[in-house]
Amino acid sequence: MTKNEMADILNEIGTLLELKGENPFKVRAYQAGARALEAIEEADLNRLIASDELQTVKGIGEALAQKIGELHTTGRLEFFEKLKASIEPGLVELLQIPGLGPKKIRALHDQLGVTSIALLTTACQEGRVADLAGFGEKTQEKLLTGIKNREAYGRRHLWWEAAESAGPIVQGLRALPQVTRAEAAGSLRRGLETVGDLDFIVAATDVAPVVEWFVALPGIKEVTAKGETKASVRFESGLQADLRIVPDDQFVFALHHFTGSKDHNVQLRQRALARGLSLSEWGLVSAAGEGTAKQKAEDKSQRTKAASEKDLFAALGLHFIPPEMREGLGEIEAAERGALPRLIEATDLRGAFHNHTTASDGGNTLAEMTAAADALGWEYLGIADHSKSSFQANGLSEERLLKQVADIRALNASKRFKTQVFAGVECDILADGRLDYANEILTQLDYIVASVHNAFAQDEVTMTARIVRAIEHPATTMLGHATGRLLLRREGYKVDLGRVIDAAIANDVIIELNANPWRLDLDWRHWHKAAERGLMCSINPDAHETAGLSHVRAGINAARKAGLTKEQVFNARPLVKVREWLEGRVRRAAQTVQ
Ligand code: DGT
Ligand code: CA
Ligand code: CA
Ligand code: ZN
Repeated sequence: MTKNEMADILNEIGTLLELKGENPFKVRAYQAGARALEAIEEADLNRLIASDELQTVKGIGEALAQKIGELHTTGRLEFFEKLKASIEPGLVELLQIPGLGPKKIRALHDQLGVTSIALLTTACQEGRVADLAGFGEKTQEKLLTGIKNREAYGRRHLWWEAAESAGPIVQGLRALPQVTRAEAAGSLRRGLETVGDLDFIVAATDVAPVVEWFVALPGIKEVTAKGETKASVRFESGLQADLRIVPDDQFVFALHHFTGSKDHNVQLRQRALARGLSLSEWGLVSAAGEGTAKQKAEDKSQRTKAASEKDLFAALGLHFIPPEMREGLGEIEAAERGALPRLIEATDLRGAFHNHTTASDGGNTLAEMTAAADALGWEYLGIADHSKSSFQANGLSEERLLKQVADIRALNASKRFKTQVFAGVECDILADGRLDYANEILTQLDYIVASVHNAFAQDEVTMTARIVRAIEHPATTMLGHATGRLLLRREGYKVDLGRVIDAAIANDVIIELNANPWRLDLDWRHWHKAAERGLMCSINPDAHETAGLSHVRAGINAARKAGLTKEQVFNARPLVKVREWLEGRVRRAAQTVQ
């Protein structure tokens, strides 16, 4: 078990104890222990545990050291399991409602007998929540909205989580002796930020064993349909999956059809018809004469041959359209003109900006984050911890920030890693658009990501002016998560993105494509036009631990959906170019500010 997984468990224990109404000192001891654990280097932790010295670390007492030891050696903690079992699951579920923490849930439970989301809904509808001390009408309304959103969004899933479920299934299908080809299709293959269900397309010589294997997958809650060549299941996670099995020579047509999108399919079918052809999941056949498309496609002599999707598009006079672009948003016309962009690929990235460490709210130290970037082969890593106003995220005072800058300079000078580290900050955009530090601090950094973290409720005019003012600040290098949305959870704040993009272009400020799978903000739908007008994109993982660096993959999906090329993405540039550009910006800022 990694130290971050152990820290998560300590935090969860803190939350559960609070939910039970335990002594606040006990609760805080677990939270402090989690933070202390995160700040230790993994190697040091192993040594401390081996030599029985963990309790000498500040923030970790005797009892906590013993629990961490148990987790470390057995991967389990009896105390934690008993604690979980002692709490009603409905109470834990209430933590998912925005605005509800352990204290409020405790109050709802003790005073109104609320033990589930359903009971909370009734209590809100009857106005009983508003009457509680510390709640009020506004809170009650907010809770109802949160519950409603959760239901409405509950049916879709993050791309990242869907991809994690789909990966092993595709591998498993390919490993079956009856299977010649297998792919995940649908919105997952198109790299859409959220996925309704999984769609697997399989070519096989014998269908029955494949269906049987599929309906017996681990984690299935219910088999919702089972036929000769198809099946549908629902997993315990709520995710559903469709399987379709076809003969090998129909595979390409089925794969294309079930990749979609529906709009893309409709447009492509119209194009086929205009050429006297009929396109379907069965094949591409002549539209003239007797019989259904399916019947004709089953007659090999009538069907257009396609060994790959490239052949299918070519048969319709088109260049290959990458799955990410198949949204029916003009990609077919572009493919006809040979005007499809050469999309950025994951391997084009040379590094990434906007990453957190234990200095603010991250789970890994500067050295650990750099080691992870080094292992990915990245030429550079940009650190950007939170600024002082983000006290909820342990934002850095001037003194701590400058200490971190010195640490980064020393780490680079030590040549311990190949990866060069850029010293930055994720600087709060204050409610009036000022930045969170004075200029003489900001100009000591290599770059600044300016982000909104509070006063989300401002009206559109105020918010737009606020962000534009931050963009116009000479020290600002990038704008972080432009709308603050959290997919499936929270809408972005109201802001005139057209004006924000104009300001970024005019001031040579990069806008990030925040690659955290919950954010993917600025949304891909805005990027194509903006990048054509000269807006530079940076695919920023916003990693809060080493594993988060891999989230750039989700950002690549979004960038590809937007039709971005590597020339339009800042962190696809080599180290020398990036350094040159950033240094130019710092010089300019220093001059303007003086
Ligand atoms: P999702 O699952 O909601 O995230 O989105 P998709 O795109 O994966 O949609 P899904 O699973 O309902 O169907 C997979 C693909 O199958 C879809 O993208 C296009 C194709 N398809 C499904 N229904 C229709 C339809 O009624 N007409 C056409 N032309 N294509 C369809
Ligand atoms: Ca789907
Ligand atoms: Ca489906
Ligand atoms: Zn942020």
